Amino acid sequence: MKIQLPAHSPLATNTFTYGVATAAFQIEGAADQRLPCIWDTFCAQPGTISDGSNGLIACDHINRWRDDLALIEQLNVDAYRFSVSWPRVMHADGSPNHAGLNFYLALLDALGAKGIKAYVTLYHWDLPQHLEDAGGWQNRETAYKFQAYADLVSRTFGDRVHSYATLNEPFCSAYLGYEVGIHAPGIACQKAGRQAAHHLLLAHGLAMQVLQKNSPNSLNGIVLNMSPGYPKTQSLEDQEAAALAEDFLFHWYAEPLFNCRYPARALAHIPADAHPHIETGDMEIIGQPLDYLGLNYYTRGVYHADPATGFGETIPNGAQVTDMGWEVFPQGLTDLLTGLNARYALPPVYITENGAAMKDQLRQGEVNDQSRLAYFQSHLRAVHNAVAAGVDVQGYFAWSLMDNFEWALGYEKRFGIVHVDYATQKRTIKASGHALAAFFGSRSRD
Ligand code: GCO
Repeated sequence: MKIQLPAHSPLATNTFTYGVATAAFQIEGAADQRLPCIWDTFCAQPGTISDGSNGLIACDHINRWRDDLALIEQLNVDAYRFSVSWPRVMHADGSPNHAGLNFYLALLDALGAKGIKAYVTLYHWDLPQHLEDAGGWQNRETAYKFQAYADLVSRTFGDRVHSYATLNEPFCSAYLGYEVGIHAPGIACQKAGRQAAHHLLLAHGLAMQVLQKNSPNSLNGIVLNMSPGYPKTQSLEDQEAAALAEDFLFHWYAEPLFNCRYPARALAHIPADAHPHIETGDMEIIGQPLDYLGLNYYTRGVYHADPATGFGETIPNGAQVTDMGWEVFPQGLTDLLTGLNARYALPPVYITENGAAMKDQLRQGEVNDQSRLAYFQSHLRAVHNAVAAGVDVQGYFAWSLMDNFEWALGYEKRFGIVHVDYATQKRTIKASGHALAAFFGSRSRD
């Protein structure tokens, strides 16, 4: 199967940016060359990671990055999205770790030499453990520490970076990490989750200030994950449940960025004693203009009213699901984009992650992952449809370059367009990777 889009589509030209994405903790390894982070601590607690694994070696990318870069080049991408490991580049006293910074400088220079644009995420969940010991994202001070880290990185990287994202998916850091506790640091408390979310958003705003000063020519923004909510039935109760779920889970992070406030429906749902403490001026810092919005899309949510919790989620009967159990629903990406465009005054949008975990099989040196390939085809088409409907989408990144540490699910779930044999660290481009590479390479100049 080949990936195809209408010839007239902006997505079929070189003006549209295509890339692959990774994150530091999921691929780097070489944990002994950096400070411990909250994910090291979390992985060391029994029962947190489904296969009992950790990020100590991961894809050994720190040692194999030149080979990985050669793979990236073979995929014909315009851009590579990766994250910087805060505990690798800063000592606990805030001074620079030059060995860590030099790793990223070498990577950036090599990307530059190949003409591949660097999309740099500053925070993909690997908070230094010493900051968690001081309260982590529940502590307002962490937002200012993040600003200092963003300042160090952006001064060091100079003009090598095409785009910065302050945070990747604050929903996951705050909600999964502090509110329900299935991600590091494993705290399950609503007040903690909502306060962590506020401090993460404040950290984003403070970091935007230094990025716009130190790196005014890069595209500076943030990456949110969102799953649009659909009612299970057309009853008013289910429609209200779907709207509440969206506000409570996702617009909690978007509404402050674009309208300088938390969504009223979600605030009304959360008991007053779990509301975040907000200081004067915070919402204006959070809501400053973005050069772009990054969106990570995987699936939708189907919700029904639940008197106890407000909303419950179900997978529709007969739905096609990925190895994560997530419904394959490309229309959700079109609906998400058009819905956000109607609700907010959006800057240009990049799909910074989209992809699927599937049960892959390596046979005679090949992975024939037709279901993942079909997923990419249908979701690229969904982006095309959103652009045709007037949404300004300028880029798309496949998650992920290669199989890697899938957080609480360890190495059991494979999202890569490149297969990784963890015993040997051998990389094999899957059929989906070959198809994307052919499509990226076939675009017309425009
Ligand atoms: C994400 C993460 C990735 C995950 C992916 C699949 O931003 O959620 O960036 O780290 O691996 O989403 O769950």
